[in-house]
Formats: sequence, C-alpha cells, structure tokens
Amino acid sequence: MKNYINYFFILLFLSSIKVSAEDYPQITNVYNRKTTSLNGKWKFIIDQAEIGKKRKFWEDKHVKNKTELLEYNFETAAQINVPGDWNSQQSELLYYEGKIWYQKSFPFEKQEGKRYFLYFGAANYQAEVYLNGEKLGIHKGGFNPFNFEVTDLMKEKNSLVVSVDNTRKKEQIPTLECDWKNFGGITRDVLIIEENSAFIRDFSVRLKKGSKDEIECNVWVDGDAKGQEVVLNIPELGIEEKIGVASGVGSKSINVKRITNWSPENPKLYAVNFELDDQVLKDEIGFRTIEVKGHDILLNGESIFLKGISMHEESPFTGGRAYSKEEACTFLDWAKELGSNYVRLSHYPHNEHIVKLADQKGLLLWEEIPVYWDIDWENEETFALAKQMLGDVITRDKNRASVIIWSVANETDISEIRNKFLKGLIDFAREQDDSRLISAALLTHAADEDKDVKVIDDPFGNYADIISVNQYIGWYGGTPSSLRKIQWDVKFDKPFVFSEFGAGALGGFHADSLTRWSEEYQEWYYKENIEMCERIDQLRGVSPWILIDFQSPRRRLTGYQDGFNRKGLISSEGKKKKAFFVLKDYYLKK
Ligand code: GCB
Repeated sequence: MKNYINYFFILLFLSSIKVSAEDYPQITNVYNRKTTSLNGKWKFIIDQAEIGKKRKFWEDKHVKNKTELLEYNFETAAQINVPGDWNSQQSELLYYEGKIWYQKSFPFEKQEGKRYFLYFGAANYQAEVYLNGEKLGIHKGGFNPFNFEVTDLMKEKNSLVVSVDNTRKKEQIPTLECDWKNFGGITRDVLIIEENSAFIRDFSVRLKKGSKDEIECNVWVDGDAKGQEVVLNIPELGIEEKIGVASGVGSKSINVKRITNWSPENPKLYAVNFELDDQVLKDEIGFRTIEVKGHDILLNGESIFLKGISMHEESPFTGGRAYSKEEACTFLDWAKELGSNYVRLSHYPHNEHIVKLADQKGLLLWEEIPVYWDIDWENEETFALAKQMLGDVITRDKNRASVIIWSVANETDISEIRNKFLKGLIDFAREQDDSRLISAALLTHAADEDKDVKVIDDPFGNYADIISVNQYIGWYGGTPSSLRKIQWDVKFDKPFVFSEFGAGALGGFHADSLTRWSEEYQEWYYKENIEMCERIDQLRGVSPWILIDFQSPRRRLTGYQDGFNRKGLISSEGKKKKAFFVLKDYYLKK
C-alpha cells in the first residue's frame, strides 16, 4: 500500500511539472497562414525591482482622476521594437539581465465563427503573457515558438502585456554560463493567427524511412472534424489524396513513381497543399533520404562530405539577435560563398526563416538545443525542459529537407547522470522523428600513453549516428604546428565530423602568422587543420567555429576581443578575414 501511495505522489509531482503552463500545442507553418502581425513599437517598463507583479502591470490601468495614485503607466512609457532583443536597442540595457514588461495596444475585428491564436516566434527566457488582463500562460526557453488560443478574449480594443525575464539560473537551459550574449526580450515575430473552428494544426510529409518512393503523411486537425477529410495535393507528382481525420489525426502512405530528390546541388521543392473545407494550407517540401552506413553519411544513397560552417544567430549589422528573413539570407549567402553545403545552427534553434531559406538555397542543417556545458543534470524539470525544446524544434522543422541532424548537446562532461539525460533525449528524438540523424558535439581526451593521440570514447557515441567533436588544438593549446602530429582514435565505427575548430583573429589586424589575434595566425591555423583533416580517413565533415564574430561577455581582452568572440571568418563589421578564403579554397577542391 505504501508503495502505491508513493507512486501516487510521484505521479502528482510529475504532473505538477509544468514547463509551459497552458499554452496550446504548437501551430506550425505559421508563415503560410492568415495572420495579423503585432510586430512594431511596443511600450516597455524595466522591472529590476520586481514591482510589476505587485502592482499588477498586466491590468494596464489608467488613472481616472487626478487624485488617483498609480505608479506605472504604459501610455507614457518608452517604446522598443518587437521583434528585437532589448540589449542592442537601448544603451542603458546593453548588459541588462532581468525582467521587462512589454505592452501593445491593438484594435481587432473578429470574424464570426473564427478562432484566434496568439503566436510568439520566441522570447528569451521566460515570458508571462496576459491579454486584456487575463493570464494566458508562462513559457520557458528562449528559442522556441509558443502560442495561446485567444478566441474568447479578443475585443475591439486590446491590451497585450508580456513580462520577459532573461535572468540566468542554474536549472535553466542554457544554464548560468555560456559563451554567447544572453540577449533578452521578444526576439522573434508576434502574430495573431486566424483559423476556422476546425483547422489543420500541423502536418508532416516526407519519404518513409528507408524508402525512395513512398511518401508518408500525417495530419493533425483541431476542432470538430467529425466525418471530415483533408485533401493532400502535390500537383507535380500527380498526388491528390483524401485523408480521413475523424479522430483529429490522419495518416497515409502514398507510392510515387518518379521523384526528384532534394540535394544541395538541386534543392528541388514540391508545392504541397492541404485542403480542409475552404482552407488551403500551402508548403514547399523537398524529398530526400539521409542515413549512415559504416563511416559514410549517405544523402539520397550517395556518400557526402559535410562542408560546413557553424553559426550563431547574431547580426553584425545591428549588434543584436538576428530575426529577419533578410539577415538569414545574408548569412546563408555567405555560407554559400564559402562553398559550404552544410551549416551548423548553434547552439539553440534559430528562427524559422533561416531553416526555410536553407531548404530553398540547398544547405544541409544541423539543429541543436542549448544543452550546453554544465546543465543541472539531476533536475527533472530541466530534463522536461530539454525535451520540450527538442520536441518544439522537431515539430516546427520536421518538414524541412535541409535539416538532417538533431543535436541534443554541446560539450558536456561525461558522468552517469549526464549520460542518462542525453540518452533520454536521443530516445525522445528518435520517437519524434526516425527519419533524421542524431548527434551531439562531444569532447575528446588525450591517450594515456601519448598526448598527441586524441581519443573519442564518450559512451554517447554508442547511441549517436554521427560522432561529432569540438577541438581547438593550436588555439587553446600550442600553436597550429602542433596539429601536425595529432592522430585520432575514434572508438566507434561511425561517420566522424569536427563540429568545431577555430581560432580568434581581429578583423583587419595583420602581423606574422605566429602573432595571436592576427588574421595571419587564423589563416595558418585553418591551413594546418585542413591538412590534418585530409589525413583522417573516417572524417565525413567539418563545421569550423564560426561564420561571424559574435558577442560574449566572457571575452574581455581589450583591443582584440572587446566583448567579442573573434573566431569568426567574418568580422563583427561584416568583413571577410583571410581564413575565409583558405576554407573556401578547401571546399572548392573537396
Ligand atoms: C566551444 C563552444 C563554443 C565556444 C567555442 C570557443 O567549444 O562550443 O560555444 O564559443 O568553444 O570559442 O571557445
């Protein structure tokens, strides 16, 4: 009996772990839906003193007469752009970490019989959302979309109040320490989505695992869909199929005769339409297979070398978090100019524009969640959060042919509890999506008998599809010539990739190649790394660190770093450094 009682309390405890309050399941493909943008100028109040809760800022009150005391007023407050981090917009907020209250007034005309959802592309880190004085919910995690149904709350005149708090905490993901700037705020688009009472919330369309000619399709309908059917149309493939969705979910497998595979050389996308009543939900989807065999990564059955580059989501032009399609386009064009066929989106899910553009431009992607360095491995809530983040990005991007790898962590020290945590994430990722590869950026260690032999024996390798490691030989230890003696002892017969290597250089600083921070040192470092790469038979790809310099509060060397991690191949002013051309040359020949 005692055991049952314990079991009951454990269940009660687990069900009380709410990571995102009452938010509604993710509505996907938002940019192809009918939406109203709430982007633009919002009012804001800095709340370092945590007074907003006490004074109930969400009520957005106004004084009725001159005797009334009210110690806040959004009407007279300053304005800030949404989307956009707050640090790069206001000099007083350059290093601010804490809470800020946002407010937006907007008129709205509801249509009879329609449903409305409030959608946020992302807000870093914790957002508490109120519409017309009613709390919609709390969302944790800085890089994932979330949405709430607001059909019954919308009025002709609306006040939307959101508190956003980017205070770093041990149990969060990422945790207290990381090597990038903790930009706070509503960092991605805010939209109102309009839907019919029954609508397609989500769908997946892809080649069935292991098949070249069978398309597998799933569709999730919300609202009363009794007796209804969704029609799937892929005109170019002659597909018009009815899918029953009486229970809210429908699935179908469809055999196709001739399909042009998506690849970096030919990023072929097919128009895919779903119809339900009078609604048509459009997308453009590429079909390709991705698998591993021995040491090879096979794209559409052919071995491929990942000529990559890592990227943060930070703009050299605004000095802030990037969010727009234009910025995404610039970054990916730089990657293309470099000769890349692959980009590592590190260290968190980037905005949806970039993933869609990668589909169009023919760039393969690694997507990652910010399980970075020393996470609170023992904390069940932290694990639930990591799972939620992984689930959210898989849900958002599962129809993108460009995405080939889900990465569950970066540079995490081996321990039993960490292994269990990561294994849990891998199992979850495979359950959600069995069609892609799983990896994580791992650490290596020197062999006992010879420090020039680098061993990769992290037990994570047993479960991953690709063995990825970060290494900085010649930057954090020795000079680039030390790379000449290095040998790699990979204990797994799987494809091996360098998820990172890099060296710092201040753009425009020239000296001899032995001088740290010079473009010449970085250039030499790349040359030596490339030579080493060429000696590793098992190597199937690289994504050096990093495309563009980015801000990091850890980088304090005056005159060279000045708050930036300078390992970019492109400077914080957007200028290419010498090493850019070394890597480009390698990729051209590869
Ligand atoms: C790493 C991390 C990356 C850092 C980089 C560096 O291994 O994964 O986030 O920015 O090293 O520059 O030290």
